[in-house]
Amino acid sequence: MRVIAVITLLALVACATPAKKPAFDAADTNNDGKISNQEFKKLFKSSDQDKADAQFNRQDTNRDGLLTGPEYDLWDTIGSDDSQRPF
Ligand SMILES: [Ca+2]
Ligand SMILES: [Ca+2]
Repeated sequence: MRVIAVITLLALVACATPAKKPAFDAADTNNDGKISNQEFKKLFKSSDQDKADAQFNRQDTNRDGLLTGPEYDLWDTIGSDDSQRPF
């Protein structure tokens, strides 16, 4: 019974934390292990497509037009500007 209480508490804490970036796998809609600019832009509202481009370019550090796992994870570091967050 106590374990359930702890799990419930942890779940509540998890829900209370601010929205994080979508999971890589959810963003990678064609499952090729990379996030294309098109896939990335789907994470943003249609009115924020310019922001999406700017954000994508910041994260695509090797300029190959695709975000791989480590580049996608940069969202947490260089995407910390709240005005750039889609949600
Ligand atoms: Ca992909
Ligand atoms: Ca890249």
